[in-house]
Amino acid sequence: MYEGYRRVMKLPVVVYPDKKLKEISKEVTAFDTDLHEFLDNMYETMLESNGIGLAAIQVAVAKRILILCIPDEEGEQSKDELLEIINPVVSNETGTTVYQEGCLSVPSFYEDIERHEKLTLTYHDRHGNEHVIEAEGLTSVAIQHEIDHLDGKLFIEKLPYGRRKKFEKEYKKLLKSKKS
Ligand code: Y12
Ligand code: CO
Repeated sequence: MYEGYRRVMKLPVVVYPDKKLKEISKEVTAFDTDLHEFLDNMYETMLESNGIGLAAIQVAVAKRILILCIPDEEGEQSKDELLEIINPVVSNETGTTVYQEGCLSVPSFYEDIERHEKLTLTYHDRHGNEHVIEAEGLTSVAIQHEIDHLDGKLFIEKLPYGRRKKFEKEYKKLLKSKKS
């Protein structure tokens, strides 16, 4: 078979309470074809799962990689808008905003979470080129959500005590119903 040919694959998503999601991801050092293939598989996984963002640890790879594809005003996602973000660093966070967040690793749960409204993001693309962007609104929120994954944190950890307790009870019920 032609060696350069590789099929893009949907990868299995790691789901809470899997301990893998607590791992701290490591910096990427090689911007090679293996990385490109992995990014293509992450995109396929996100799209097939109806997600707008995905961190590598959600597909069991502890590397500082995340992807985002924020829909336009009509709710349409375009690959032209895809951000492949490697080794991200956030600075100049300002303001606060509340969004209803969801996560492919915590299926069926959406919660209001407070985060910074605006930020500056420095990151590398798949070729190792550095970029600096200003982000606000949903893009800023999704960047913060995904970077938390790289640091082993989930959005449910930001819930106040009572809401977290309620979530745990309902989530357990949901997992049980999925098993039977
Ligand atoms: C606000 C909104 C989203 C983020 C981070 C990225 N999160 C997602 O992309 C979540 C996607 C998601 C998709 C689901 O699946 C379907 O709708 C079919 C879903 O529901 C189930 O799994 C049943 C939950 C989440 C940050 C901030
Ligand atoms: Co998530």
